[in-house]
Amino acid sequence: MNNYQAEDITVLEGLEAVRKRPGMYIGSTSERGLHHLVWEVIDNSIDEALAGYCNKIYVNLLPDNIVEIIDNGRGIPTGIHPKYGKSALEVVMTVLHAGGKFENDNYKVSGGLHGVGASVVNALSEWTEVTVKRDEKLYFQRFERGIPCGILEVIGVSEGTGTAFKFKADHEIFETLIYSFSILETRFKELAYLNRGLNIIFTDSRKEENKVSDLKFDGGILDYIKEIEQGQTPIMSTPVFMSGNVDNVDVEIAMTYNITQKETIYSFVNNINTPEGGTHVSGFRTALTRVINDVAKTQGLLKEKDGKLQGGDIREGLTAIISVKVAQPQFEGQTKTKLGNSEVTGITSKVSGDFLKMFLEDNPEETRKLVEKVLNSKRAREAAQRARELVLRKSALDVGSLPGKLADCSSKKPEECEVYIVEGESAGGSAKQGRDRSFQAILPLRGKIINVEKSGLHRALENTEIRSMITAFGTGIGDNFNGEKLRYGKIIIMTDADVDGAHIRTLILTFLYRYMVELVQNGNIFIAQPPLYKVSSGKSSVYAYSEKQLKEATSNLDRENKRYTLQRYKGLGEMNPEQLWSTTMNPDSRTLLQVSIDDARQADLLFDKLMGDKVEPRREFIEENATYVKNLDV
Ligand code: 0RA
Repeated sequence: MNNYQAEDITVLEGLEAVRKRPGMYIGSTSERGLHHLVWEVIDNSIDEALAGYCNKIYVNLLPDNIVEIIDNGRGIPTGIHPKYGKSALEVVMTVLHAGGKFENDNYKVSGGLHGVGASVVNALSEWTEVTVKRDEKLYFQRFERGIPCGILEVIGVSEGTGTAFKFKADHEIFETLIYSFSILETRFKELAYLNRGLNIIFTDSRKEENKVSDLKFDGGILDYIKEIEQGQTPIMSTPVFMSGNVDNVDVEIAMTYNITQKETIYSFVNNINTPEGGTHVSGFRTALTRVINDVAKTQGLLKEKDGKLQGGDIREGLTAIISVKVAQPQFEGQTKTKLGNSEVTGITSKVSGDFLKMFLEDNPEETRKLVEKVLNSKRAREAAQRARELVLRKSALDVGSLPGKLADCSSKKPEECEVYIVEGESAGGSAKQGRDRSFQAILPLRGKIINVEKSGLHRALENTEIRSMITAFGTGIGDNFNGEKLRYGKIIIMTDADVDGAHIRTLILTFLYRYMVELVQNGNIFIAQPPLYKVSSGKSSVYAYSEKQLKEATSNLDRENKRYTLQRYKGLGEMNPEQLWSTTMNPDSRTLLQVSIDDARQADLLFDKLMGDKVEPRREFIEENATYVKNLDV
């Protein structure tokens, strides 16, 4: 066996390994994994953009679940690779972790699931076709389930350079082949923001009418921050942008302040979101605290009695986007989304510190507004602290005293216990009678709970319904949250199937998201699904949980010419305890929706928009989405 044949066997074994355990390479074979294929391909094009050779990327969603990604980069090299005795393109497409680039490239993405490359996409596709423009020639090669259908061929002449990568994901591998326009568009938009000037043209031509999203932001992350802050009232007259490159670490930061109490930092390393933060984020935070203190002092804005300004107060109302590019990123943390490279702390701190010092010295009016805001935050925090201690003491917000309305379960093992948060006293009554009291607790809420997005912590804590939830769950909230004290593994929101019910559910979710986000992240929050209709015919009856099920149930009866009656449930209160148990609460027959935050940043923005104090963004959202609403009851 000569060397080339030996390499061929290695290649086949590699492709086989990917097809046998796709999850190891792309996370899963669900919708998420399917989209991962697109991320892998576009990452290669983005790498060309980062290296300065590419400024346009077309992504086309074609009929029959085919995706095409075309860039004007250098084109995948086509020469014969000495080790493998075949074209470099074929090597890139078939050898695992050949990664694409053979030389030590600038900021290659690595860590997590990113950067597994073209060969994985190829192995998991029914077919892949690569067309390359290079050296005035047009090259082409096709693969089926990773295996070349022929060698790389010259099929014509070309002008310019670039790569076109077209693939159809393999239905033998993936649970779904349907791409989501909005998932793709959201990421492409983010990539366009993060790579200033890069033009991504995304076209969905699966249906007759094309949808096109032409994305290009000459302001980069400064444009990004303007979009995020659209609905907010700013404190600074305009967002600022700072950047620098030290020891081949590239730093870009955009920041501004608004009048809320929230700190919002989006951070990225090599275009990958780092929700857990890391050294780039802490470098920036340190610099911000240091410089604001220094400048406030030298400009005489701090009195002796004010002491030192604390980081937490300084970051209230801060919105920042931090994007760094690092040659060898080290990812740490629970979800491998925290940057670990220690050298980045000092570099980020220096780049942002130098800029901020100059900016604040040159703009005394901005500095004055900022320091005033920080001092206000400090005072508000101290006042809230006092108020909270008072409320806490008054209501004994500890686990010792459970709310009176709570009908607790007898089990004390959180993992088997669940609590139903029920809208209204009458539904609460039915739920109490219908439940299995060994493991199901019922907490009825009276009327609407307060909107914490508008009220702030202090007023929220004065709200009886909120206090009941906090004491029932046992975890405490905010900074004092302790997940280990959670008394119920499942927290189930059960509201009426009407607009009011949806509103109450949203208010509860807003509270949970803002003050107990870990419960959402850990999958403790569920939404009960009560039936919408009962279809009765003679002695038998069935429940319908959706319009679709209703149609199925009635069309069967219609076909058989049977008489039936239809009951529409407007509220939980219309069901008797047995019905509530069997349709909605019995673990053997009920359906629960688990609440998850797939994209925390999106969720955050949406909560801002829908529950915050500005009306205009909410109106826009409603106008854009009104056509999707089907079941508005009147
Ligand atoms: C290997 C080496 C070079 C570029 C690429 C791969 C490359 C890969 C992809 C995948 C999609 N688009 C791409 N564009 C380029 C460097 C080429 C050179 O040095 O000329």
